[in-house]
Parts: sequence; structure tokens; C-alpha cells
Amino acid sequence: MTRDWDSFLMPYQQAVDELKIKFRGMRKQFQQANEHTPIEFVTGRVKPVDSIIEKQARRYISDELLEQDMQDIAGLRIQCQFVEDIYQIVDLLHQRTDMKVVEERDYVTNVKPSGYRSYHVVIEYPVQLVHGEKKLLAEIQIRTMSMNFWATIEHSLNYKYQGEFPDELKARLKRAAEASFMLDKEMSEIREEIQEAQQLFSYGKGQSVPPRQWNEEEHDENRHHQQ
Ligand code: 0O2
Ligand code: 0O2
Repeated sequence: MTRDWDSFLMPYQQAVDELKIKFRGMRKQFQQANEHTPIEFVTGRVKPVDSIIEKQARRYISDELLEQDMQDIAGLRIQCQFVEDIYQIVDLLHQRTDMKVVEERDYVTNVKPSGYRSYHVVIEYPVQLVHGEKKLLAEIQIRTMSMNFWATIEHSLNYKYQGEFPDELKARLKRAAEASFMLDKEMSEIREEIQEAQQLFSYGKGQSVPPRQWNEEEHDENRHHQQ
């Protein structure tokens, strides 16, 4: 079957664009309320045609089942500061009425053999087209910045080795993944202190609402420092 890829992928691009705006909007709302935002960065992409074709062959997906069985044609990636943020984002996704969670894969708790960690949520998302509504699937990968660092490096190495890493490199990557997770754990332990400092920092940059947990005394003290 020859497919008109431009028309096929157009709704997916629309979904990615809309979802990026929505998730970045969530970040802004948290910031405006002067609350810790679980969302640090949002990126998104439509899977390139050659990757779709390669994955379709590798997974024996028929043309008819492509939209149903390839869940990451529209892909969003949300990065956060702390592991706890990942689960807050998952809860937020469940509460939304403009998308429906249809599948979840928790590779944060159930780490992949490679060392890969991330939380994957597949949603069904309706896009409005001129000829009506089309429901499509999108995959949202939620991970800490530290998990993202590891995954990005490992992904580029994959291109070089086509997934067939020498044992030594495989072991090193696994160790690196564990070290990266240790970093996440350490950061979680000092999370409250970090968040307080970040709120102080944004207040210093001119946010009008003082951080919640400040008592009056600390508040006045900071004013003093800013003068
Ligand atoms: P801000 O206000 O800086 O957070 P577009 O839709 O054109 O904005 P596009 O084409 O999808 O975005 O670009 P991309 O490369 O996906 O990146 C989108 C945003 O994510 C950019 O911020 C990047 O700065 C940010 N980003 C993604 N990953 C990282 C990362 O690992 N480190 C850093 N520092 N930034 C990252 P914006 O849109 O300018 O918004
Ligand atoms: P891309 O766009 O290059 O990232 P499968 O694709 O068969 O492995 P499945 O069941 O479709 O897996 O979904 P899964 O495993 O939940 O998610 C697949 C995606 O997760 C991959 O997409 C990667 O983005 C990411 N991922 C999964 N495992 C690893 C890993 O060990 N290392 C890294 N770096 N990323 C991983 P694609 O298909 O590779 O596409």
C-alpha cells in the first residue's frame, strides 16, 4: 500500500503542537500560582517516516493496524526535576477531560534491562479536523532530567552499535543508569530545601506573590536583602 504520508501525519502534527501548548500551559499555571511545577521542559515530535517504516517491519505491524499498534507516531516528552514529579504528572493526565489514558508503562519502578527509566503514558487524543473529529494515539514519556541525560546518550550510542553493544559498554551504561538514579534519589532527599531556594529565587526575580511557606519574619528579611 502506498500511503500519502503528508496527509496521514498531518493530524499527528496537530496533536503534538496542541499537546505541547497544553503541557507548557500547565507549567505556566504552576509558576503563576508560585507553586513548584512538576513540568520542567516539554518537547515533542512526529516520528519520521523512515522510523515508522523501520518499526512497522520490525514489529510486524500491518498497514491496517498501524494507527492502533504504533502508539508513538505522536510523541511528547516531559522532563521534570524530581522522581515524585513524574507521578504527579501522571495523576494530572488522568484527571484531564480532553484526553484519555489508555495505557501506562512504569519503567521508573520496572527499569528496563538496558538501564532505561521513564514513565510512558499512551493517551487517546481527539483532534478537530475540517471533516470532523479524529481520535489518535500519542505517547507521553515522562522522565527526570537525569533520566533524560542517560536516555539521550544511550540512544545516540544505539545508532552507532545498532543496539548490539559490546558487553563492557553495556555494563558501563547500566552502571551509569544506576548512578544517574542515585542522583535522582539524592535530589529527592533535599527536595524541600531545593524548592524553597527556587521559590526565593523567583521571588527575587520579581514574582509578586511571596512563597507560601514564608513566615512574615523571613519575608521582611528577604525584602531587606533586595534593597
Ligand atoms: P522555554 O520557555 O525556554 O522553556 P517549539 O514548539 O518550536 O517551541 P520545538 O521545535 O519542539 O519547540 O523545540 P524542542 O527542541 O522540542 O524544544 C522545545 C523546548 O524545550 C525549548 O524551550 C527547549 O529549550 C526545551 N528543552 C527541551 N529539552 C531540553 C533540555 O534537555 N535542556 C534544556 N535546557 N532545554 C530543553 P522553549 O520552547 O524555548 O521554552
Ligand atoms: P524514538 O522515537 O527513536 O525514541 P519498542 O519500540 O518495541 O522498544 P514499545 O513497546 O513500542 O517498545 O514501547 P516502549 O518500550 O514503551 O517505548 C519505546 C520508546 O521508549 C523508544 O522509542 C524510546 O524512545 C524509549 N526507550 C525504550 N527503551 C529504551 C532504551 O533502552 N533506551 C533508550 N534510550 N530509549 C528507550 P523508539 O521506538 O526507539 O523511537
